[in-house]
This record gives sequence, structure tokens and C-alpha cells, in this order.
Amino acid sequence: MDKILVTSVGVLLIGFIYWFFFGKKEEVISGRNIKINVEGGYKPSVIKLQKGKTAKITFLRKDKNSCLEEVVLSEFKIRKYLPMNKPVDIEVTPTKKGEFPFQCGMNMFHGKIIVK
Ligand SMILES: [Cu+2]
Repeated sequence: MDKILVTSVGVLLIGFIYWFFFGKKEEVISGRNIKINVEGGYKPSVIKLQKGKTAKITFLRKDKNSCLEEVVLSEFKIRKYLPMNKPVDIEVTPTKKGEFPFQCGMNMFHGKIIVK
């Protein structure tokens, strides 16, 4: 019984350490000319924008996975098709502060826009 307890605590601890060091690693990009690589997800996946300022976000899809062929920015009512290896510009003007997720058309890959 003791051994099971020690083992499960150990597994939880390893899980926590892993999450702490690797899970939170998110690349952040800010400015008004944002470039996002779409390859196995969105890189960087966190975009910081300023409220009231128009920013251009350029998505470049390099991933054949059809899962990533569409990007959805629901807060901005944008749904765009991303052709392979062709940059697609999306202009957004955030009108309120907060965190707004964006994702692929199937809601499998995620990123977020943080407006300050
Ligand atoms: Cu998808």
C-alpha cells in the first residue's frame, strides 16, 4: 500500500515538474506586424496587441495537415482559408481588452490574442 502511494505521488510530482517547465512555454509576439508560422500549430501562439490599434497578422502555413487550413478568430468574426506556403494577411483592430482565443477550423490547435 505504501509503495503504491509513494509511486503515485512520485508520478504526480514528475507530471507537475514537467508541466511547470515545459507546459507553460508559450512563445509571445507583440507589435503591429505579426508573423505567425502555421506548422504543427501556431508559432508563436500568443499575440499581444494594443486596444484600438490596427495590427496586421500574417499567417504562413507550412503544414500539409488539412486540419490547419483554416484559422478562426471568433472574437473578430474572421475565418480564413490558409493556402500552403502563401502568406495570408488578417487585419484586426481590438476594441476591448482581454484574452481572445483563435484556433483552427476544427478547434484542435489553439492560440490566443491578448489585448492590453
Ligand atoms: Cu484542426
